[in-house]
Amino acid sequence: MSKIFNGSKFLFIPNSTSKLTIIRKKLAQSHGAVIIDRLLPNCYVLIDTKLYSKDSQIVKKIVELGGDKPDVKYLNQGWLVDSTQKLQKLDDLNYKINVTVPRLSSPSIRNSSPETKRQKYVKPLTRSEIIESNLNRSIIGSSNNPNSYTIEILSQMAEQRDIQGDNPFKSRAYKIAIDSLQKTPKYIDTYDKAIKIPGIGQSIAEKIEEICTTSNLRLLNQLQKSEKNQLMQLFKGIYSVGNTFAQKWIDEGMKSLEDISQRKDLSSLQKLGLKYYQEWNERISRKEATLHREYIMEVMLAIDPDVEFTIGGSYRRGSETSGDIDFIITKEDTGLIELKFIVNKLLENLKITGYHKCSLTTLSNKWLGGGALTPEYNSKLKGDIKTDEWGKCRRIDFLLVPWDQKGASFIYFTGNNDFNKKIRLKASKRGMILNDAGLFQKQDIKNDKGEIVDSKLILLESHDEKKIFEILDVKWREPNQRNIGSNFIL
Ligand code: DCP
Ligand code: MG
Repeated sequence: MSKIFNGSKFLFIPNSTSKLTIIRKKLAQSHGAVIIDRLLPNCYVLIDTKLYSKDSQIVKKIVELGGDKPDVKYLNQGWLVDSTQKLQKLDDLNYKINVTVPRLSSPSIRNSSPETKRQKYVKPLTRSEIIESNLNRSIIGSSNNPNSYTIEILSQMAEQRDIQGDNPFKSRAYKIAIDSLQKTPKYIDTYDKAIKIPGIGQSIAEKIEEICTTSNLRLLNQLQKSEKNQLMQLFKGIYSVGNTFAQKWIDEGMKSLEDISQRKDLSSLQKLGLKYYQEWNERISRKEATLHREYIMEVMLAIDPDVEFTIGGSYRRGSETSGDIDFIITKEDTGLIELKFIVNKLLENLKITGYHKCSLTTLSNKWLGGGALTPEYNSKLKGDIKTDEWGKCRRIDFLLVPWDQKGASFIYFTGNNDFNKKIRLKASKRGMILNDAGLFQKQDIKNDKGEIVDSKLILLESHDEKKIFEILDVKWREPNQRNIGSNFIL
């Protein structure tokens, strides 16, 4: 498991010994968090908003636990659960709880003068003062499904069943059980409760009890540690390699990347995936991604200064690191054909500057490949920019977007995947279709007898991102508020 919370300090509210709190603490620890019992500077306070739904309760508890400290984040526990599901420390904006808490200093400051003591000691507030001081708490969004931890473990089991490839029905059974649990508002922690839920059979009900009583699942641990799983993960790290190839190679006795590199039957994409294995499996810092944009825009200036380059994906959502750099390329009043012409020219010039390292896929509306900031260009262009990342090949996407489809494409290429799924679902519930080309109304075509014989799509909006939200009756969310988990309700 990756250590996404590496060293972060977590304080739980309630800080009780309830099963759920223990499970969540263990979950946090297993991802590298340090559990604390008093508020400390720079810590995360993770609040169960089901139990602590009132501002006054939260503020009282925080005061009891030492009062506010500098740089403390107050978050709904959904953030922990969703982050562990995604194996990524999610942006916390959607989970923030805005509480105003009085900052108390310790009354017993040794070796300090009486004046200093007086200055630093703040009288603890009375209950009514606490309630009064508590302003404007708002939960922007949360996804506090009581069974999230169980769901996460069962999802990992489903994945393991797919990987082991022994019996497709086993993986399906987990997926059905997960679906049922997602619809269950109650915390299911025993065999008896679980077996009553349609879609959950005996074996999975037993596992649910094991997860809830031990916060662990022995079978999952065994499967994850298995050599087969380790090799599957290793091979799937090669660009373009999925379960099928990884499985085939394992069946043929491959044990390492070295073994794979000896094969004579590798596709050109697999060869590139091996060549850049390390660089393409590293996250790219925000600073480096920004430099890539500046670099490309500089090269673009000589071709067409009016082309817009926006980095979409996780970068647009404000993430500190990204898996690849998704450039959304568009230009006022310009269609795909002209954009394609411009981007081809850009690629030629990027080859000349040494940035272009390889092409993976070229289609009419996209180019996927590898690009690196060249050290020579650094000295010529900016000279003084210090980064260790000059010269590393990164996964770059150029996504060509006709001006009239800008809004729909921005929604699509900003994500995250769960946000896209939820907003598309919202559209389909209204008889509409949302894709990267636009938001469309589905309209039935009927014959003389009133029977539906066909249907057509009427474009409602495609250029304006905000208007698409408006038509769908979805409150506007800035990109950094779109880092949601699968349990989030839009
Ligand atoms: N996207 C999607 N469905 C997919 C793949 C992508 O909706 N199956 C959209 C949402 C993504 C965006 O495209 O946010 C970019 O895809 P990436 O795979 O690059 O994902 P991110 O940029 O979000 O994450 P990363 O930092 O790993 O690149
Ligand atoms: Mg991306």
